[in-house]
Amino acid sequence: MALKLLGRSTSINVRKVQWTLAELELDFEQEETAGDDLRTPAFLALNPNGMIPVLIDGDLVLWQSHAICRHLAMREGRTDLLPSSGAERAHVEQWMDWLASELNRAWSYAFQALVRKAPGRDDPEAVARSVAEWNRHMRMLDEQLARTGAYVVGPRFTLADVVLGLAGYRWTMTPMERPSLPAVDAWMSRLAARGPYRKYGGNGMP
Ligand SMILES: N[C@@H](CCC(=O)N[C@@H](CS)C(=O)NCC(=O)O)C(=O)O
Repeated sequence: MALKLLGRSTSINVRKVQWTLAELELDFEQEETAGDDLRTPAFLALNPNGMIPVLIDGDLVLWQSHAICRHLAMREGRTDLLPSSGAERAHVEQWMDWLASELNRAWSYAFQALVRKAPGRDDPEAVARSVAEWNRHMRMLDEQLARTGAYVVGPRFTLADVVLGLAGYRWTMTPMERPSLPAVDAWMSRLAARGPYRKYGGNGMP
């Protein structure tokens, strides 16, 4: 049975899953679920949070983009993208969790204000604080990439690069002051060599 992905392609979290599916060369059907579709009883039965992405893999219904990416890599036995154990696995998960819990919190206000122009996100001081926090977190990523000299966790491309690659691209696409981060720039050029990144990551959408 074909894998089914629910969610609009403008969502950064949906794009993480699309990029992972493409790295794994898996065919999938997609429904561009958005807006009021997320509040229907049928959708809420799949994801009570009323959020995208949702993946349907046979009897398995899964939400949370990072859990979906990990499931797909494990399903295909791709221990290069998600090592089965040990320090490398722990570090892939650490950086994925760091994005979900720290980096996302840092950029949220600035991105909603500067790119989405969301109502109520128009306090210049809050924007400035969010930009400063976003840049501080990106400096941390830059230092890590300078240490590895290649990808987020080490010499190999992993799921940490997928999820953080989208965040890095969003950072470059948001109209704001940014420090020069040479290791981030070099890493993003490395990512740009990958077809799945060009299709779903650095594809013109912030
Ligand atoms: N932690 C969740 C966050 C999901 C999330 O925030 N999804 C957004 C789109 S990026 C959403 O569903 N927003 C509601 C909407 O689009 O109406 C994940 O990683 O899947």
